[in-house]
Amino acid sequence: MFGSLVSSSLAVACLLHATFLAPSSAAATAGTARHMGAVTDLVIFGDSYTDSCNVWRSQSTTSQADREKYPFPSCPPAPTGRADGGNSWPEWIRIDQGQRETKGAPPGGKPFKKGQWNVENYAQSGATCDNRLFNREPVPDVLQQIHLLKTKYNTTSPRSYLKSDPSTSVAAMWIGTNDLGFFLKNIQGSLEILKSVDPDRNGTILDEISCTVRAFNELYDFGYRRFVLLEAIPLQYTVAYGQDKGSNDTIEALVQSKNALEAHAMTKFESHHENASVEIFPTYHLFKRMYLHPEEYGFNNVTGYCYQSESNKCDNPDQLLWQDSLHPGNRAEHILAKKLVRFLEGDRGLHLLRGREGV
Ligand SMILES: *[C@@H]1O[C@H](CO)[C@@H](O)[C@H](O)[C@H]1NC(C)=O
Ligand SMILES: *[C@@H]1O[C@H](CO)[C@@H](O)[C@H](O)[C@H]1NC(C)=O
Ligand SMILES: *[C@@H]1O[C@H](CO)[C@@H](O)[C@H](O)[C@H]1NC(C)=O
Ligand SMILES: *[C@@H]1O[C@H](CO)[C@@H](O)[C@H](O)[C@H]1NC(C)=O
Ligand SMILES: CC(=O)N[C@H]1CO[C@H](CO)[C@@H](O)[C@@H]1O
Repeated sequence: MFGSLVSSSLAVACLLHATFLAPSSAAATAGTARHMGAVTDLVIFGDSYTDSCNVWRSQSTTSQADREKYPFPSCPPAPTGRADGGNSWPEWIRIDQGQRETKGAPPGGKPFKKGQWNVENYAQSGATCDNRLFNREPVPDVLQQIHLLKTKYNTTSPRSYLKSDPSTSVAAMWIGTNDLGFFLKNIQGSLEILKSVDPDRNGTILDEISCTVRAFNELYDFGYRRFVLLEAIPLQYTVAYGQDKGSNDTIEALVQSKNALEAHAMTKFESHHENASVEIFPTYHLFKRMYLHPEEYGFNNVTGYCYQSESNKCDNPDQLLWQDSLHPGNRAEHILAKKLVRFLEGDRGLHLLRGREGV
């Protein structure tokens, strides 16, 4: 399955020392939003944590004509094409706003009432930030996803500028879960990750960060001014990354390193781009809290996962944090959707992270 690209036994020879890693930014959960104000448009890039059916569509057996049509025919009913066992979080945003999947709508639906957001989801299951670092072709990486946005999924020549109002349009990105797995596989526990590029090694955390910055540069040039970056989650709590006792600290360090360096890079990005605002959604803290306080979110199982195979699934998916060895389950995604909306409306801090949002 796309997204489950990480071998379940990750052998890592030696542990990273945590000392050179800044702790995941507390600033992400504190402070107040700088750019509140209404949102009308949300465009989203990412991987299987976010994809609704983009990769499914490009791999499914529907006709070529259908596949090339944009706006698309609707996604198949969940869970087909989603990795969480139900609707993906961008769809939950739309559903919670009373929108319906309409034929001909872009992935995510089409608003029909004031206050509903135009949500366009370009995330692709299995994606990495940059196929030149970690090649997942033909799955479009984030920069290719941006190209798909500009070209209406390759059906027009690239638009040069955003059509919607930049002050109410938000670009969101959640990428890195697959990339981090490749780091583990490639690096085998060496401390090389923070050194400069080694051409033989296809990618470092710093390359990864410069890829996300490049993506934001591209979106900025296109006209976006409001950005949301979702942190990598604590992958050490997933079975895929966490079960190898020798490697759990390493993935934890990699995740924290990515989040901290990226937060730093985004501050720099903001200061170099007039009117740009990058908000970092504290996905790390949210999932850590779900793991450590499952009862608060209505979970009773955060160590196992629901989906073993098509014929072997749990009976109570809503009580499990994880859908499979790598992917959050549907309720976790729904809670994330609710909190991200509150975040974009200006909520911050523990107050935001706490609680199941009535889900
Ligand atoms: C879009 O077009 C590019 C070439 O411009 C091609 O490489 C890519 O595979 C196409 N992607 C999709 C999803 O059709
Ligand atoms: C990592 O593994 C060690 C040793 O098995 C364990 O004590 C620790 O709780 C694990 N950490 C996490 C975050 O799972
Ligand atoms: C920044 O915002 C101001 C005020 O809205 C506007 O006049 C200016 O053109 C903007 N500049 C850029 C580069 O977005
Ligand atoms: C969690 O759920 C999985 C899948 O149903 C199950 O195998 C496991 O025993 C459960 N763990 C706990 C602690 O209940
Ligand atoms: C594109 C690129 O640089 N690929 C390299 C990735 O790393 C492998 C193994 O070191 C090389 O063989 C590739 O050429």
